[in-house]
Amino acid sequence: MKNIAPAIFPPNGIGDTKPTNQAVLDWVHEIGKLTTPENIFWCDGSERENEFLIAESLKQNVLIKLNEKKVPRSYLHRSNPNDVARVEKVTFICTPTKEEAGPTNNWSEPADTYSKLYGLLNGAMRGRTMFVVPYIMGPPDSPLTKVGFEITDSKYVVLSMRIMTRMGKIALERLGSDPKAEWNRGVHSLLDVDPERRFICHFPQDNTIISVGSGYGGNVLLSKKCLALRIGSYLARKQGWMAEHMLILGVESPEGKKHYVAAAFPSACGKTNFAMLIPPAHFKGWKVTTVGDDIAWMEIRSGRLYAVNPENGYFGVVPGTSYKSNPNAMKSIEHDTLYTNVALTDDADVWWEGKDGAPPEHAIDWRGNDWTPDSKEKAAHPNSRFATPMRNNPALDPDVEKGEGVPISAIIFGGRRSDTVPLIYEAFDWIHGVYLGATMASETTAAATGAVGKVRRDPMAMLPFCGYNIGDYFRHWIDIGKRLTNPPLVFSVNWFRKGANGKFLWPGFGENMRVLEWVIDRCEQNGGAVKSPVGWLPTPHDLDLGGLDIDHTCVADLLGIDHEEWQKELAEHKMFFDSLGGVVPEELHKQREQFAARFAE
Ligand code: OXD
Ligand code: MN
Repeated sequence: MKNIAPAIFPPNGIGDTKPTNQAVLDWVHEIGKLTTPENIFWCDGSERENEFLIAESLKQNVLIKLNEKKVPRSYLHRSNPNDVARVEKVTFICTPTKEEAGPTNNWSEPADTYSKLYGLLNGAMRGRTMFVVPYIMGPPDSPLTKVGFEITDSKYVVLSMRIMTRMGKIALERLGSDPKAEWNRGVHSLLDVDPERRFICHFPQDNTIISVGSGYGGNVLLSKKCLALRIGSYLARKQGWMAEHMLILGVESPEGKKHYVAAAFPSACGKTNFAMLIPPAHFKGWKVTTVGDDIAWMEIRSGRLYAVNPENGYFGVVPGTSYKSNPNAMKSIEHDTLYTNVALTDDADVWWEGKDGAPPEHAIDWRGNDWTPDSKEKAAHPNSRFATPMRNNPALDPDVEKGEGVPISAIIFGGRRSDTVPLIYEAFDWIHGVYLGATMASETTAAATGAVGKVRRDPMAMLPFCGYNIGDYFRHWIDIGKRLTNPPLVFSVNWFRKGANGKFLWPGFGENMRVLEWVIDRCEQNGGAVKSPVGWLPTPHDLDLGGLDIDHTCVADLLGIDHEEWQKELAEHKMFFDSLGGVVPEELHKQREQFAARFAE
């Protein structure tokens, strides 16, 4: 096999921080015996280690140094062009029975899968360095925080994990030396980045992940989608908490009243933009702060949901990010950022479609080829990414490290829908909210390989991330609701509705503050609304549209409920539930019937 990740040889004092926990040492020994690396590098997360790894990555062309004046301490990485997104068709949940994985996951029998993967890993790290990356997910003093170890032969993974997680000694200290302590085992090898030998496999009952044949973040930063969502959701159900594909933001009114909101949107639907929203001038004195942009871990305390962001950085989609669309993201990625698959300008700056200003006259595209504005190809891949520490975000919430988390007043479900779904409406109660989440749908994006723009049902934006049977997941949501004495209000939003002319009706971005304000008003029990068959709907008067140049007919269209479209929608809900083969809880079928009955009234 071609060695695409040659070994590196650290000087004394780097790469030698071994854990004391015998269970970890035994596991590393086992994987070492299997993969036969040239050497083992035990990461401690220090600055010195990071500098060494960057220097070696530059020598091996894993990284390209960017212009120090324009983007200080930042680098560009190019992944293999066959490896630019999550691949759901080779992502598996390997529970003992197929039923436990449920109808929405690819399932593979654990013993067979281990044996297939161990076969692929046999000798896979020959001539390479095997890195052992200890990390924690969650604020250091949160009861929800989990320890993970990722073994990898990719320097890019190590450098990214240092941004995306709290990595190194902090995890060794948290784990301690109890061999029975809970921790996640993650094994990653690039192999030879061959799509035919690419598998991302989860063994929830063993708290284990094995990912081979990819170098793309979502498949290989095992802390993120693999641990924090797939294994996380499995553990959450067992342990009575929630692991969700949700951003968490804080909203503070000019009077200093603060609420936290969690929101689930499918991949590449503007979660990072919403999490970093800057209120328009009209909303003087309002402040939005970011707790997390992708994942929320939530538990019940005193009858309320409290959320932490398990991550330490943002792995966001780059194209379309600009000072106009997301100034806080732009400020966050101006320095100390690891870019993947964007274009490189002649002065070693980065460029992508949708960046402010004119395109460069010449650049090197994400594949490494010459590019000019006349080129047919995109300069940056549509799923090109930044990895940046959350500390870079000027709007970072001050309570982001709070161990108990932040209390959630509202949950928002959103999707990318050209029609049918209004700009905003509110569920009548928790179970109705669970139904809205369970039936949400979105037009697919470039975040995963496959067709783009097709409407697919994506319950709670967890379709690719729920690590167990989706029916049991719905049941878990219903059960959580029973334990909440002060449940969050639940809303549905759609920023993407289009008019008859095919153009977006809503300006989105910072203007979403107008919708958020209504959500907060409802939490404060003073927002106006009318009862509609879908839920509580604001009238145009209930939304503060002051200073916004928008046509009245657009607003009416945005809030409109078209009965014919909804008949189709409800029929699709039924088809979706039916396609799940009997796992959907009775309560949700009942919700659908009540939904249909409200239209008949
Ligand atoms: C992500 C995704 O990378 O959802 O966050 O795909
Ligand atoms: Mn995501």
